[in-house]
Amino acid sequence: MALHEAFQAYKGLWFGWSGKVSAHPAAQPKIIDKGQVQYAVMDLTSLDRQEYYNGFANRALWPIMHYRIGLSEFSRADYAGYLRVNRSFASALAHLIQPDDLVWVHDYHLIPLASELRAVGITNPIGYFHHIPWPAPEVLGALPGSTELLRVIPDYDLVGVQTERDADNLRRSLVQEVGAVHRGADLLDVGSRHVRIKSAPIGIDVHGFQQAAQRSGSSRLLKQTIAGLGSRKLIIGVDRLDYSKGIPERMEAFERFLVSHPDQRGRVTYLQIAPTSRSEVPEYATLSRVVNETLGRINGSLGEPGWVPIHYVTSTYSRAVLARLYRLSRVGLVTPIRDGMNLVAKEYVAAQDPQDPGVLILSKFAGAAEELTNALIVNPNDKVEVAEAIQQALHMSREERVARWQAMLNVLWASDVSQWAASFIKDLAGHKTSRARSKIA
Ligand code: GDG
Repeated sequence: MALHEAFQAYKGLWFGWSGKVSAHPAAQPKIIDKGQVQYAVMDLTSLDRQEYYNGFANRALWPIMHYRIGLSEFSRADYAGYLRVNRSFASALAHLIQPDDLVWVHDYHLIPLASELRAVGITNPIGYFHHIPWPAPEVLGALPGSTELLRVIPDYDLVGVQTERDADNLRRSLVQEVGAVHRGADLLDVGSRHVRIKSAPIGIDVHGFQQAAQRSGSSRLLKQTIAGLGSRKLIIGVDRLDYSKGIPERMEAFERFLVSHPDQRGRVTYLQIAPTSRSEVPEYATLSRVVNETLGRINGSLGEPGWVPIHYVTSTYSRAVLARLYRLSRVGLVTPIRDGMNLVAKEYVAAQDPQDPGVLILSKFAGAAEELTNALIVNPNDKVEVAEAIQQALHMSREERVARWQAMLNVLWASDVSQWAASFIKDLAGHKTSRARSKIA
């Protein structure tokens, strides 16, 4: 994962859930040394996992943050579990924090962590990075408890979000719901607390993907894909199986493309890799059924002997295999309904052959669209528009493909994941002195 790579460069402590459930979790984390990074991990009870992780984080917050009010299932018990786990993480972590440490919290599972750390006396600079979208105030306001979540934001010194749009949404929510007052471009005052909200789009390991894409791979999927392609062009989609990613909608857009351009039947194959995720959350089981039905219907009605229009796999593949597949594909289809950033869009660009690059089709609702303006930008809800973008991509001249790809690669190099992390940490370190000063005053 991107973060692990970026943090290898720093001497530090990585704290979080072990991913395991136990009947009687230890109150203190288990410490594991790996190189210069120390890992401190804690187990949860199965009730914690249900209420905190599957419940409030993934059934209430995730859909709201992705603008899906109708899918958001709020329960007071889940919300209490979310606060309880954050409190117990804070009390365990507080013992491990040294006076000179910077604390960098990641993602929506841990929004109240700074507030809980402040409550037990931690005054170190604390930053937060929100990996998923921050919705408009009207959408967030639909979630019971959202004002409480906003009230704890100013316990951070620095908050990073993926796009300018997200930063604007968060600032507006703070002004409207908790009376924040602007003091400078991105600095807000909430009573005596100050918080900086900035857009800090996450990057990828550009060099790593370029290298991986050029190595020959040996996986079965890779071999069979290459053998089955012949002279056909490959279209690729890679997403966790999540309703935010727009997988059934994308399959239907591909169907539309084949219906509108019947000469293309048998000439293209669409490979969708969609590793199963959050299978304990009911909405994900429903999605899995919908995808299977859509897939079966399209392959059944449009497939021919010797040609299956959509290949669909739910296993996880190595980064090396993904990078090779990106490079083999003439089109990268990245059409989430909402996405904080979408790293696949960036990985697809990084992996391309400079002499003969593929074309990225990108949803206007992915954070990446703010940066990758040379992709073919589409509205994922408009199947005709996506279908015509596929047609345009498949017929684009090499000259235009190279020009678009080069412009996007330049954007990727301007802020790869290491620079992104270094820049956030440098900004956060700047708060050390300002907090110390405000304590003296
Ligand atoms: C969240 C936000 C934001 C996928 N299949 C396999 C595999 N992957 C890797 C991809 C990519 C990552 O998983 C997925 O990242 P995304 O950014 O596309 O999406 P989320 O998982 O939803 O991530 C998102 C991100 O956080 C970072 O801030 O961009 O908006 O939702 O790196 O390559 N990796 C391997 N095998 C697979 O089969 N190895």
